[in-house]
Amino acid sequence: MNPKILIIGACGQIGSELTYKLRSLYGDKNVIASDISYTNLDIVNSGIFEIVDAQDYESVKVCVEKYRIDTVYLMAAMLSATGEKYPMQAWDLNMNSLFHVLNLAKAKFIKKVFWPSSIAIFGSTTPKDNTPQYTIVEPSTVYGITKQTGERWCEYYHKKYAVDVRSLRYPGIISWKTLPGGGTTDYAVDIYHKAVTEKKYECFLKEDTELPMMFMDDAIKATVDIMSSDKADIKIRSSYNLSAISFTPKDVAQSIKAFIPDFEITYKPDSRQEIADSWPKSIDDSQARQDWNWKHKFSLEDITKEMLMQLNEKYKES
Ligand code: VAH
Repeated sequence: MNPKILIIGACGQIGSELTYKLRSLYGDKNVIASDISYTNLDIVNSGIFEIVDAQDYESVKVCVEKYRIDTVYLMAAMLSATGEKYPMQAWDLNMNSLFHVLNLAKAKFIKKVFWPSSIAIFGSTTPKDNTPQYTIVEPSTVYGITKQTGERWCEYYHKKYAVDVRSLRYPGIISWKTLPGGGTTDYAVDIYHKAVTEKKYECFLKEDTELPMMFMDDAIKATVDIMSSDKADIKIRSSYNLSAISFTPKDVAQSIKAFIPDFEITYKPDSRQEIADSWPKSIDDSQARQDWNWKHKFSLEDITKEMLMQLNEKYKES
């Protein structure tokens, strides 16, 4: 029996690609895409779409009841850089939306929840190399604080009310279908767009800023894998460390130059450098690999090849 899925934040970077993937797996009729506005017309026009305000409990509940939803992917959030500009709006959006979905699950309106956490929960006191699943967690961004707090609530609702909520600490995610959206790791998306359109890029992080990163296809696979695993295999109900590769802006520039020899990068660090410096360089995700057989596929070279090929096509058509 296919699940009846509601994706909240379906117009965003991960939400949009999750929508396409879940429709291909479970059928268009079983996947309802929703967002606060019509910001991604490809998503709005490619299947069932509803306007849902993730901060309004009734708005979510009406959609859940209308389509007899049993599974919710809550992908709406304000990311790290934007969250520093609008701290209280970031807290409200990221936390109110989570409470509404967890409370719908507690009240048995829905059976299963996916909620994304992030390596942003770690701070400058966290061991930076091969950061373990259990370690010091002192985030210094509003976004990281919301993700740390959200993890505590997910684990509480699971233990106290048997809510089947599952979560992944996403690293920086690279994709070509949507433009960068207010994240610190989004330099690793923007650089490819600028490489294709201008053959040059001014990076807002220092050249040696190493961060955990992942191609979108790997992130979507991990999300589908954890949600389709048996309950008994999900041993961590806060959020799983998730990892693929780590690289610096210099590494990306060099991988691009293999395809575009005259590509040039310059560096002009801004306020996002302080955010990036507070995050780990690499992540130990052995628990996810052990509990539900996670493994990544895309290397930096694979990512660069795919990104440049797809963006060349995209900009040729536009
Ligand atoms: C951000 N892309 O940069 C997000 C991500 C690990 C970072 O959560 O805010």
